[in-house]
Amino acid sequence: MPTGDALSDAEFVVVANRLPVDLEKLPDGTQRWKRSPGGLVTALEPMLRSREGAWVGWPGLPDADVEPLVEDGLQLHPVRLSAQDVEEYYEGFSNATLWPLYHDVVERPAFHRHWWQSYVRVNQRFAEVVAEVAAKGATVWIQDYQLQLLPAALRELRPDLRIGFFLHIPFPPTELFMQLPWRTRIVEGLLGADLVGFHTPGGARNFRWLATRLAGASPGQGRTEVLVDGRPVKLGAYPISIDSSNLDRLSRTPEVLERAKQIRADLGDPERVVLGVDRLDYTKGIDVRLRAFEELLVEGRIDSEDTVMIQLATPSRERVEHYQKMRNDIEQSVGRINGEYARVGHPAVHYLHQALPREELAAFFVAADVMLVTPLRDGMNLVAKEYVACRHDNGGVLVLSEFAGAAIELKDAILVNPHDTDGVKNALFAALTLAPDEGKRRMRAMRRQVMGHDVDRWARSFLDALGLPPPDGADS
Ligand code: ADQ
Repeated sequence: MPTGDALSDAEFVVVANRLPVDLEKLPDGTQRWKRSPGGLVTALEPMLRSREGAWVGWPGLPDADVEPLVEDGLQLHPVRLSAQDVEEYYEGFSNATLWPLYHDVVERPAFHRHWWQSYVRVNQRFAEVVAEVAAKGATVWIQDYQLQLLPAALRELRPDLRIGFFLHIPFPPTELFMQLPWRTRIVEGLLGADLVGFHTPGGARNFRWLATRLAGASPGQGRTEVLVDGRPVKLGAYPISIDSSNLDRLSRTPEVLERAKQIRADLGDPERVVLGVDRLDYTKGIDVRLRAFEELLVEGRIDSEDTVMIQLATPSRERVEHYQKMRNDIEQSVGRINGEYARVGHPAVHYLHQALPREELAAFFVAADVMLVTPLRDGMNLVAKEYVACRHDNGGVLVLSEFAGAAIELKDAILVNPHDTDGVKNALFAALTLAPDEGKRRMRAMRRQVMGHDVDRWARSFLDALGLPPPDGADS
């Protein structure tokens, strides 16, 4: 991979906490890059390639000194984080302060001044790297809660840039946000952007109120703009989506269909398969759905001989305390349910603490009769949309939390309040016994939404609002 001075002068720069490749340390001490293809990279790739694009982010290992590189025609600019930065800026302020605060305080956020100082320092470092990389007048798109000070820090260094910011997690109710000791600095940081995007209109509304209260912003044109020292800042809702047609295509391949059959056979060909797929996170309500499933077994409304549950959970943030406790609790629940309701070779709940390849995940979606998505709070929740995209047969029933951003678009799911155990239990039972015609009608309606609103459309609408014209040769 070429590295060095030929890089920079990028017309379009994406900035995220992580690069779209991970630096890995091998047992012999050497390092290598591993691609980590997410939806965001796929959506932004055409745009990045057609305009000398660059991506700025942390390579994923502490204390790694790596040069900028070009990977498949895309410039990658690593930002160095020390072990202490990872502990204080990333695991601390981002994941143990902001994450719980923005998710309705479902766990108690920790407020530590030294974490905040580290957050300020690292955001400033990102600003310096982006300021070096971006061409004059370039467009910069900043992603997510780890980088909320970056818009203003960058504007300070490079007032010529066009700056967009998108928040992937919920923006909290104003009363909760007001708990944050550094609330004004965060709002001012975000207002450095020309456009601040959220998943939902509620998030934009909350932020607008705080911008006027805390940062002296005044009303601009209509409800989608505020003025900061006379400079317009647009605010809006841009619900993210998935690479719908590729997932639809993948789920129709003979390999995936065959694998889905095999999964059901391996489970002992039960009548009903219930599935949960999440990053292992306390916001996802994995405990909520285990409880609902367990109570249905206890009450004898379902039988583990013909109804089985699978929970797939990607390991996540394993060094943060809340996550260690939650993992123990979930594994204990699975153990308890199986202790009561499994027999040898036939568990009631199958639990895999593993990240699975795309094809395998698609096969699980195809195999599942009921998909349980029960977060206590979620910015969007892509799993719900992925399940819908994989159900080209219009089969399967989605049970979805009202508190996931996705609930605004997927109104034909069976919507539940995850705090109401009886409600979730009854919704799960209703899903298991739903008349097939009604199930198909609901799935058809949800597929229209998901197939018609993919991640390309999301990126395009955000960048249109930011004023970046489509790449040469694009048809939109
Ligand atoms: P996340 O909190 O990570 O994202 P989500 O939107 O559900 O949540 O995306 C998770 C992704 O991980 C999905 O693409 C899913 O397929 C994948 N995944 C989960 N378990 C897996 C497993 N065991 N193996 C392999 N892959 C697995 C944050 C916000 C969300 C928001 C997204 C995008 O918290 O609310 O929807 O960003 O903005």
